[in-house]
Amino acid sequence: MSAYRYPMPNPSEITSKENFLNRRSFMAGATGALAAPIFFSSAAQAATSLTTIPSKYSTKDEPNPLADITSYNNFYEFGTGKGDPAKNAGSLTTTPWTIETSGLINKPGTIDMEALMRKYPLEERIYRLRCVEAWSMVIPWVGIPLASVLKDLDVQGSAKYVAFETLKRPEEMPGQASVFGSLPWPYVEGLRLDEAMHPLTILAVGLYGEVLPNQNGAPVRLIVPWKYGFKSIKSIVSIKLTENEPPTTWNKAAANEYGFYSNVNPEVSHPRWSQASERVIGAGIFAKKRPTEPFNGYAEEVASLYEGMDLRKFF
Ligand SMILES: Nc1nc2c(c(=O)[nH]1)N[C@H]1C(S)=C(S)[C@@H](COP(=O)(O)O)O[C@H]1N2
Ligand SMILES: [Mo]
Repeated sequence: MSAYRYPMPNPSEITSKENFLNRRSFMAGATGALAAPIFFSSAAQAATSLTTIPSKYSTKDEPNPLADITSYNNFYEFGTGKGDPAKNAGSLTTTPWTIETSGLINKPGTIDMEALMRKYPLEERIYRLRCVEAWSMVIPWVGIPLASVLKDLDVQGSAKYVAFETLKRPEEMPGQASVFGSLPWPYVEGLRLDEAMHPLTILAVGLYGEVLPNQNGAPVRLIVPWKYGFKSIKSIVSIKLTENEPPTTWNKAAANEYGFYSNVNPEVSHPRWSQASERVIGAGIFAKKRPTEPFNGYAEEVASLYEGMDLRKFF
């Protein structure tokens, strides 16, 4: 376990959390007209408020402060240290941004990010992010159900998987330019089509009611709350529907440690450590660990997707 000290939120971040909580209680009291027009600025790095609707899929857990969420990250394109993405990801240009859509769909093409954010209502979904390194955080994401986007691509009957790719741009991503290659680039991930279509799966475009900070995967990243964090691929530029199971970065890097499914499972250990409990980021390094829940607490919603499968074999 590293001796990393978790930073305390600074006053401006505390304010932003208060605003967030006020907005939540305001919206909980609102009855109609929730889908207000969505405002999205093309100013690249400046935090920009988003108009969101609350989601019934949120957990009741208290979210971590913004300072935790934006300072303790995994984003190897910007370095392998937890503080590296916050330090280095400012260099990434996130506007304009397009996602290429291809493969087994009737409407291939490109999705423009600004158009995407205007087209669909943005939901605020509070999900726990559970990293395979046995820590977790609760994060108020802003996102769009991936199923809505896939439906509009008109997926063909033969498609069984969805393959995702992160931007490859070594000029702006120092981890990709390094001669000490940490991972094969671009970062790639995949889901089975039924996992991708599940209502819990979202494309996140913001957190705490603001556009996504670069270190969290701006401008668009995947969130699959019942799987380990590495499935939640950041800064997506390609979505492809395929018939065969697509390759995934961590599986390519260490197949015995990281499988395709990667469902949160306290009963299947990582070869080098237990997955039965997790350290809650922000709780302090001496705090008691939290017992890990099967499927990260979403067993009721998603266990049926894996009926009849040996989850020790398909880890
Ligand atoms: N492109 C890309 N996506 C990525 C990663 C990465 O290194 N590159 N790291 C993954 C891992 S291991 C985790 S735990 C989450 C972390 O998301 P967060 O920094 O927003 O907490 O992002 C995932 N998505
Ligand atoms: Mo992770």
